Amino acid sequence: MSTIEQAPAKHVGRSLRRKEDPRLITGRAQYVDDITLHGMLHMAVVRSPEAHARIVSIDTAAASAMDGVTAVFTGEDLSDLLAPLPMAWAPPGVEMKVPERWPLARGTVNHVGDAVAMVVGEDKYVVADAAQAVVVEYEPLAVVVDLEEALKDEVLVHESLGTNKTHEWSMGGGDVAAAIAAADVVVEQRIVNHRIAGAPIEPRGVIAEYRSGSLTVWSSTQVPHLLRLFFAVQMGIAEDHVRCIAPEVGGGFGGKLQVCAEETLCAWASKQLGRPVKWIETRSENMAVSHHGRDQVDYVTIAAKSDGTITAFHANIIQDCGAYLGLLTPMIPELGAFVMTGCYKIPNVKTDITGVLTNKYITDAIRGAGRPEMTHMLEVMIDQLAARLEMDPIELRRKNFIPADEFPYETPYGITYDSGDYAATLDRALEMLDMDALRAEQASLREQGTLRGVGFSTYTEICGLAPSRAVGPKGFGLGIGLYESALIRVHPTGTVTVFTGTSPHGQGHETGFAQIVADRLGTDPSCVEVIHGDTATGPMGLGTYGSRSLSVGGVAAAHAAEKLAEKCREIVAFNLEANVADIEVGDGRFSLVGDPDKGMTLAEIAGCAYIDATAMPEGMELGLEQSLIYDPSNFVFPFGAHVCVIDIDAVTGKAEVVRWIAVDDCGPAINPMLIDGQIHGGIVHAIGQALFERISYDENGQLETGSFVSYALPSAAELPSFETDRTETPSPVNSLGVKGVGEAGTIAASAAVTNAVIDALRPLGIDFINMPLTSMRVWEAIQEKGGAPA
Ligand code: MCN
Repeated sequence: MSTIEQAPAKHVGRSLRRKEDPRLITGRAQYVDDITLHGMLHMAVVRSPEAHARIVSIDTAAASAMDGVTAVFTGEDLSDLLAPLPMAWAPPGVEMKVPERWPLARGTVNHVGDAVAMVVGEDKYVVADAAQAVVVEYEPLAVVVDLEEALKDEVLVHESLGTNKTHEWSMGGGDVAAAIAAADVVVEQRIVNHRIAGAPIEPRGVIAEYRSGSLTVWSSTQVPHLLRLFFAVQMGIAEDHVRCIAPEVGGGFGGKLQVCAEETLCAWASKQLGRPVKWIETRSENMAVSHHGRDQVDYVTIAAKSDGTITAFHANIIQDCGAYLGLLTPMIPELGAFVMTGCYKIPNVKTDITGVLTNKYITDAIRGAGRPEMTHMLEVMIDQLAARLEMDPIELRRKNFIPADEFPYETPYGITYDSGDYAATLDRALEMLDMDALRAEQASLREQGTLRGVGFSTYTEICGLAPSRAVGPKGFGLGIGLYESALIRVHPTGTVTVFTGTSPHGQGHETGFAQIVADRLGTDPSCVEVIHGDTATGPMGLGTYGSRSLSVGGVAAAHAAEKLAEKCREIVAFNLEANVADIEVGDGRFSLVGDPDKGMTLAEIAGCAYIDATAMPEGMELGLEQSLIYDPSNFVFPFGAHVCVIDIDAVTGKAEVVRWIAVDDCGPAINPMLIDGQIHGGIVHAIGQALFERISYDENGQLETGSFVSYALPSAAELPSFETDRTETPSPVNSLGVKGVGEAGTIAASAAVTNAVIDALRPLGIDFINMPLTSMRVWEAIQEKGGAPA
């Protein structure tokens, strides 16, 4: 019997307002920069203005002499560090070229913003000024910025590696070459998935305090436990003497899933100087040296029979890693390759990936991490194929969907999709859209100079990152297996604390997890506090990313609560002199089946467990506390259908999203409002990439988009209200039936925008444009075809 049946849901499924919001919207939340410690020093980083250069000399004398400066350190000073910054992916059988990456450069700088020295002093203004006074002499080296140029190895980013190619990796099934040779139709396309920023509201920030042999670090991170593990290794401090705390974190979008140079710099400097050290990233630093995402060039081929049956899909991906490899850099496209067939039954598939180094900052996981790129290329190619076949793209999708009755479905490359009903989400989206009316509007708008387009994206993704055996060292090659932990403590008065190893930074776990636990313990979510982001409170956890928190961490909390509920039932049965099997939880208490007046509240049960041992069954351990680690058997595979309706001004090229329909399926909703919030944010992220955002470097490796003046984030004014709905197809993988949703909108949406823009422009003879579909790019495409229609 599933857990859902055992514990009748009361709070689960409700759009409860977020418990965390009052403190966030009244300014009561505590972010890293709100913390001041006694005797705290401040740190600023001296960064390279050169994209590639040998460091000839560093003169710190003037900076050191400035009032209020405590110390200036360079890479040589940090020679006692036991390990460089980590890269955590080593798949068995894949040869990786990994350039060493130290928190302060040793000998050369390899991208603009590379850290060369740090200045520590009494206040943040002093150290900012002193950083300017550090004189670094550079001998410039040749720069390579374009990833395809870099592959030629004519300019090497790291001379010592002898190549810019970091690795090659392939995955697939069937016989792609034979299927392409035998196909009726073959469509090829070069698709550029350009570099973007994570752009959280709160840039990164760190405070480190080394005192009496123990290190405490407050960091705006998504992974406090991983950080602790790393500090233990890098600084040689016993893990139990390291505590990492992620206080309130103002968004991460993957950008804080990293072990950062500045975290080490603060910790190391605190140990040297015996005082706490703080560093708060500026927005310009955030744009330059918080990792970027995407940045790959994809050579894609799709093959089909003339009736629209897709027979093969091949992607040759070149990934721009930047100048070094971050925590997960080379793994990102591989994660996308796990869902290279998307929603479709494609018997022959292959993804070939090549990682390449350039003189730019590192790329790594940004919301979706590989899956937006994979979905983008597949969904754009579906529309390209439909056009070639002169077939309705909706019908082409439908024809190739994996049917609902074929789940669990094993892909040709050995991944098992858990559950799905792709046609159901598409049907619902079409119902909401009214395609006939839309096509009629499209025709009349065209006469008025507005080019309207409609674009679809039907996606499935892989998330719920775990299970340990699949992703760990002997599986997919991560340095550590992924599982999640929960510790639940019912206090003597019946209030509940849940400690989770997940580390939310905007997702609303305090609310959703409280709903799950409250239902299982017969209490109200307001009586359940969820504590996260502190390695000193709960068991080892792996953090929040990969839309894993609910389907791994939330399920851990559910299981721990169920174990506690079992103990509660035994205590109640003992006190009512009833059978355990006759005690049920519901309506705020544990009571006798068929006689709800006879029962006990959680507070009364806790009273037995902590206060009156005679009210406990003989031999039962006192207290009400349960710790648990959950390691699922498989990933989970959410899916959905997104529709973008876009209007393009034929004269200016400006594209405006006028309607967005999203029907997503992430299993049974714990809290529909949380899901909507995640979907909204996810879609905006992808619309941003598709229409506006782009991290750009010039040919000398200078960052051209170093602030929000030049990096265009969309605001509410550029966006329509989203029309969302859900279907609920439970996953058989976990007892809640849930799947992830935190990245779904981002994974789905960029292809829908691109397909809509191409749909609008196709009558002008334009059949493909790469993102970002800025007014300039669209205008140029229209000009190439003779300008706006009269
Ligand atoms: N949820 C639910 N019912 C479901 C599925 C999910 O109520 N059936 C809720 C969960 O309880 C949780 C939220 O939806 O509150 C997201 O859950 P999940 O999909 O498990 O994703 P994570 O919590 O692991 O969040 C990670 C994901 C990622 S990878 C990025 S990047 C991201 C994102 O979430 N960054 C975010 N959402 C973000 N939201 C904010 N505000 N800020 C970020 O930086």
